[in-house]
Amino acid sequence: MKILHMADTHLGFSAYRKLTEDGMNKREIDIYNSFKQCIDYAVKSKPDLILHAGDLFDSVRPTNRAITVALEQIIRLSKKKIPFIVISGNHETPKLRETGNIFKIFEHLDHVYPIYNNKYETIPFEIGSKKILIHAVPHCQTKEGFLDNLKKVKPDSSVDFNVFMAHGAVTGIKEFKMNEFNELFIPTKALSKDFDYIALGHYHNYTEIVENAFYSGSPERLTFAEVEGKKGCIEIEPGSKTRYKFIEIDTRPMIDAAPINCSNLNIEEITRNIREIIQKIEPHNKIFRITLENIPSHIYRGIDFNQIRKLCSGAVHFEIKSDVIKEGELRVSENYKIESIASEFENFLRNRDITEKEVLLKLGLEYIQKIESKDEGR
Ligand SMILES: [Mn+2]
Repeated sequence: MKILHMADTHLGFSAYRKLTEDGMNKREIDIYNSFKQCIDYAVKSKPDLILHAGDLFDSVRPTNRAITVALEQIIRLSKKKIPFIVISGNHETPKLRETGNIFKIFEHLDHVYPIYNNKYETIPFEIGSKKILIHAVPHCQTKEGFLDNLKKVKPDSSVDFNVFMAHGAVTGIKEFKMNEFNELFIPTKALSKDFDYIALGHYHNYTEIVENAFYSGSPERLTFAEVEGKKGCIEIEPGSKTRYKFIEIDTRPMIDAAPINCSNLNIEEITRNIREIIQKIEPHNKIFRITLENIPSHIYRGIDFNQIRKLCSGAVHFEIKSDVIKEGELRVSENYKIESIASEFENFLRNRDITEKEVLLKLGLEYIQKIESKDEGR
C-alpha cells in the first residue's frame, strides 16, 4: 500500500512583479506548476490514497484561476479513482462561518473527501485486504475548538492502519510557527506513537517531527525562509517497518547569498562584492537575495543600486536586504519583520504600563478579528 502526503500548495499565491507573456504573475504560475508536478507523479505512481494536509488554497476566496487549476488537477485523480483527502488549513478556512468554505465545491467529485467543518472526522477505506482509517482534523475557528477536537482523536485498534492528519504548528519540540494571525498549535502529545502515520501541514519545510509524523512542506517556496531544503511530497508505505521516500520536484531556483559584512569595506569594495555574487548566481529566471551586514548609512546611500539592478534584469526577483547602521544610533534593520497585526498589538501592550491591560487586549483583538473577517468580503 502506498500513500502520498502533500500540503501547503497555496494555489492563488502570487509574489514579485514579473509577469509571463500572457500577463500572469510568474510566481502564481510556478505554484500551479509545482502542484501539477505532484499530481503528475501521483497519476504515474498510482498511490492508494493522497492526503493534502491543508492550505490547498492561499486564501478564503481564491481567484477563478486558482479554483480552475485545483479542479483540473483533482479531477485527474478522481478519474483514476485515487482517493484525495484534503483538510482545510488556516489560509482557506473562513473566519466567519457564513462566508462558506470553498472546499464545498469538492463535494461534487467522486473519490474526493474534503474535510472543512471545524471538527474531527474519520474516513474508512479498504485497500486490498487491509482496513485503513483516516483521522482528519481541519483548521478550526477557535483554538479551544481545535484542541478539543485533537483530544478526541484516538487510533482504532480494530483496523490495520491508523493515519492522522492535521494542520497547525507543532509545539514543544522546536519552532514550527509561521507567525500568522490565525495559526493553531498542535501539542506534541497529540502525535501519538500508535498512529501508523501522521501527515502534518502548515510548516513549509519538509521535516520529520518524530518517527511517525512528518511535515511534507510546501511544493514551492513562498518566502526566503524556505530557501534551504527540498520541495515536493512524501510517499509512505505503511507496514511493520514503514518506508518513507521524499519525492522531489523541480522548482524555480531561489538563492539567499551569504551576507557581505560591510563594516570595513568602502563603496567600491561593496559594489565589487555584489557584482561577483551576481555573476556567480547567473540571475536569469532565478529568485535571489543579497544581504549587506553592518553597513553605515552614508556608505549605503552611495551605492549605485540602479546599476546593480540592471545586472539582474533577467531575474524573476532580486532584492538587497541591509542592516544599516545610522551614525550615533543603534543598528536598525531595513527589513524589520512585522508580525501579524494581532501579535504586534499584543507586543505593544505588553511593553506599556497600563492598569487595564487585559481588557484593552481583549477588546483590541476582537476589533482586529472583526476587521480581518470583513476583509474576506472583498
Ligand atoms: Mn498554514
